[in-house]
Amino acid sequence: MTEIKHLIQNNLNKSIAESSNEEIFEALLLAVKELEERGPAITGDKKLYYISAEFLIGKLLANNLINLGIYDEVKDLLRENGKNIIDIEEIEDEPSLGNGGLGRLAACFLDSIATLDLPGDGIGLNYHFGLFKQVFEHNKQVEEKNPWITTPSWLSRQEDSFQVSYKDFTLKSTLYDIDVVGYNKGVNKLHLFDIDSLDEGIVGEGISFDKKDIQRNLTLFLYPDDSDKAGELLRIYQQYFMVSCGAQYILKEVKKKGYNLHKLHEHVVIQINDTHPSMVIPELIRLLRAEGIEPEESIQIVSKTCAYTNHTILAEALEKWPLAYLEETVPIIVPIIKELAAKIEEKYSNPQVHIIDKDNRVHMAYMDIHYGFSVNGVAALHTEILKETELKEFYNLYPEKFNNKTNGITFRRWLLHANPSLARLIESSIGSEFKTDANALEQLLAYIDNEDFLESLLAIKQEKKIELREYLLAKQNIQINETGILDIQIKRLHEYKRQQMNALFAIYKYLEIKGGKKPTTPITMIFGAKAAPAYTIAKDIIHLLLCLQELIAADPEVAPYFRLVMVENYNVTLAEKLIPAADLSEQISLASKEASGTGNMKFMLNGALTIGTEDGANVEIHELVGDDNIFIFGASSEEVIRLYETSGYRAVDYYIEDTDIRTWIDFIISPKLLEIGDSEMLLRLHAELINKDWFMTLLDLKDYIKTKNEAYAAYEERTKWAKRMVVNIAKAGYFSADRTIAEYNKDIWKLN
Ligand code: 26V
Repeated sequence: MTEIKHLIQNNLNKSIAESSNEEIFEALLLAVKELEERGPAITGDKKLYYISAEFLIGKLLANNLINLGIYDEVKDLLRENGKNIIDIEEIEDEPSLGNGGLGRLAACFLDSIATLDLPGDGIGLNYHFGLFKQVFEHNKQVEEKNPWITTPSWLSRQEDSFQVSYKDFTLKSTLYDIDVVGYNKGVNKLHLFDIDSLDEGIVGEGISFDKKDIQRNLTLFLYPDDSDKAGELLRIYQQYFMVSCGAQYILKEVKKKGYNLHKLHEHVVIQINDTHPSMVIPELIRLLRAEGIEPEESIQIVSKTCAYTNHTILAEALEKWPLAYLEETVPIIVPIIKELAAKIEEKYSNPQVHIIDKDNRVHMAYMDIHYGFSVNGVAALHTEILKETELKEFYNLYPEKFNNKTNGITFRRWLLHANPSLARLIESSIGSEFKTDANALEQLLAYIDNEDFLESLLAIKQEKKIELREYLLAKQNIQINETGILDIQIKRLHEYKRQQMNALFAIYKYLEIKGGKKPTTPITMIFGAKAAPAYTIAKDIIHLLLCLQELIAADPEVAPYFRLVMVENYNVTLAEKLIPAADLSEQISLASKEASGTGNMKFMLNGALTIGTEDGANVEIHELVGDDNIFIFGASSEEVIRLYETSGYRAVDYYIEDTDIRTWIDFIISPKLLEIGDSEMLLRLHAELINKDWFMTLLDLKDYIKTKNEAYAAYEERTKWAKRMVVNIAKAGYFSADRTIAEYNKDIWKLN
């Protein structure tokens, strides 16, 4: 009997064939945990700590089986006993410990760090109900809690416990670890801090709870509604808890290993993932001083230990905490923040680089830049915009700190697991090298004229569409058409991502079909997106999409040719089903606003073609695949930045001057839609698009429609399209997170 079979059997009190899927899942989980416990812990003289408020890890069973190298063995074992591994995978609940790209990136990074055998742990929080579970009622988003912690679980409770002091009380932490196993079986940890005093019972209707009851609510949810002061204070309480526990844990490990605290930076590097963990800087300084290190030296040590990643240029997402809020919650680090700010003011007269502004708000990113040794953006264009526009004054001060690290994704989850048929086709063509060296995918270019290969590629796409159709029907009672083009936009709902522009395309297409122009190939548009609970316009856009879904499905003149569907509760699991089935990948953000995007890379790897603006990593995808293998449209980032500088964009001018645009926008408040939808929401969205439209939907709308029609037409030439798919897959190797992490290590972390 093989090891895994033995372990599974040990955790079952009957045979596999007699056990339920739930029992098998639990036995497998315990078996995998045991193998990981035995696996080699990754060690080294210097260790990375990746601190992040979000780790959107997705389901872990299949991922861990793949990385341990036993997925196929387990699949076969289950099949021999009349069980299907896919059904067992379905049992697992997905934790929603992240919003979107930033959290998923952190999870991909942990996978690659372990795979490259680098000692590096994640540090975060154990939110019991995650972000939220999205349900649709009356064509509107409703938020519910998303419990995911079951028994048994991937979490293992640890002995470590720390005290965290706030103004009026002290909290005691508990720590839960999740093993992170790399593709070569080495094991790192994800440390998720929590409190024993948490009370899940205080959650009422939906996701409501007393935001002021910190000792009972601290780790209930990720980013609870921060639209009011209580919500913002709760975020500060959470962030300080995360960094204080993290910093105490790091120092405990360092001391245990016998390292000299004066040389902390030789043994520790802390990557600050966006500004949510920025308070680790003053906290670590405080702790080093408590260990007897001189004030100035403690600042120097921390500055050599911490590195900062910026993930957005959106002003509203760059954290600036009022000093008064910090005094009210975490007064223990306020004197240090003031001291750090004063040193900068002494050195530089330019108020644009001061940490505390004239309104007494603390710019967390500025503290990171002054007191960290590295600042990186997440795609080439994004880093250039940071250097030349958003953080220009800082780049002038510290050009040597700035560097780019274009994001990446783990191919274990996004190819090997999500699309095993494609992985098999690739392996049978170019061998298995691509599994450990993603650049080997380029060898696929040799197959671009191979008819058998092209046919197999199209057949796999078709197989994935059928699987998706069956899944959506079974799970969400959604009907899609597996013939024709599958056009997918899945990402957080935000105006800058411009789902509203795609909705206007749907309106245009609906009216065109109503006017008698039927598409030769059926079109299916799929959306998936959660909106922040307090983001009104985002919720209005979801409402519009759901109303359009209902309208189109009910129209017999249109439905046979055109469908629009919105999947409920879009998450990692759904992404793994949707992306392999996609033909067209929607990456249509207003140029300059999407720092990188990572969904774009996942689609490309799975043979979808991108329709997109020259934004984020789309720019690099475009460079790699060339003009013929991507559909680019819209204003450039330079044009957009100039329009903001000159206030040169006026949505209302487009509305008045262009009768097509006016027709499509007015359709939002047409009798047909008002009959289905909520007039307050539709009227508000209509007015927003005409009077404000901060993210310039109408600027690119016509070019978008033209380009998408070209893409749809190109889809009809199946062989030519298949060749484009080959180029996209072959060139995706650059976007392996293994490449990204190797660069972080070479330029920033310098581990072994
Ligand atoms: C945060 C917030 C919070 C307050 C309300 C509005 C708002 C809007 C955006 C954000 C984004 C936070 C940072 C973030 O998630 N950035 C994403 O990071 C990904 C990984 O680097 C990157 O691929 C995405 O382009 C970027 O948006």
